[in-house]
Amino acid sequence: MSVARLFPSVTSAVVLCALLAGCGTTPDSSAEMDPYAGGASFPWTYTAPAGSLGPQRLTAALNTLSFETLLGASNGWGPIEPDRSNGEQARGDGRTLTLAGVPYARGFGTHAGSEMRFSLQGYNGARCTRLTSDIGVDDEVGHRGSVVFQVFLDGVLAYDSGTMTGASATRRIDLDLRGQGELRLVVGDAGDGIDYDHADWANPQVRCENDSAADLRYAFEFPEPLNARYGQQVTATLRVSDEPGHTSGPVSFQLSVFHWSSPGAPPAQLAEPNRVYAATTLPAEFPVRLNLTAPYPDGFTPPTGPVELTLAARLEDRGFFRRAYLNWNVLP
Ligand SMILES: [Ca+2]
Ligand SMILES: [Ca+2]
Repeated sequence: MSVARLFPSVTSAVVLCALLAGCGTTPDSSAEMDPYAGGASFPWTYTAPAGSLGPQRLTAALNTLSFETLLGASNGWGPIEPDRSNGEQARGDGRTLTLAGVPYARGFGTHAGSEMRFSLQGYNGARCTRLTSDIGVDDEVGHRGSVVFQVFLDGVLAYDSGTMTGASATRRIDLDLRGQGELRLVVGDAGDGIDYDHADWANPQVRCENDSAADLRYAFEFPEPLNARYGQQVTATLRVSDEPGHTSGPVSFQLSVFHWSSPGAPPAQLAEPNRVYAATTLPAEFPVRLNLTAPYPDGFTPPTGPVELTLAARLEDRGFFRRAYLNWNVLP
């Protein structure tokens, strides 16, 4: 069958779909004989069986989505085709996914209106951080078709391609997934009906990592108390280790003075406030240089007893902090 015959002009797809008893998941005989006269879509839907909503195989690596478990899906023209173009209404009748002459071994061939839902819950605690995918209208419809690709994260629109046609250059999605639980990939018809709307998610990959905030179990501590006077520059040794039973891997962080227990005292300052501390293996020890500033403000009497200085370790690119407590015995 020619593509043109299968995609007549669409003027009343929604009405026809409502009227056709066959707007289900399998073609009926009348549809085979008279393929979608009037431009009806051929809707297909899928819902994962109950109990399959647990962690996917999304591991701490690059995961290709066409290997992952769909939580649910719908498509405008037969089933969504894993690793093939949408083709026609039958399952498995697509071709190699191809965008602007470039073939893709992995991805999804879909047809507007289309939707796929994935859990972003990683396997064995892996935290998913980035989505990348090439997108475009498959070459199997030439320069025809007009679609909009959208990505929703936890129900919130995170990406919108605007209208893309078969003549559009391939685009690449690169989205931050941190903190998100559900990924929804949507293709719309760009408002002009679904004719030739063969939309490919080409090589869609989700990167996941083990070093999420939930899984990073670093311990930041100063094993030795500081014995120093005000006005000195001192070096304290910060020790970073994995909490027992955890392996968090390389560490990279910056420090700031968060708090100390002597209100009114002039703050201690980091001698190297912009320094990045990094180690590939743990435990690791870092010399931290501190300026214990003086002179004091008028009327301030330096404390003579122990002071607790709290340093905040901001882990690079992770957006969270760990605190390290340094006990300081103030020398007279
Ligand atoms: Ca097909
Ligand atoms: Ca369209």
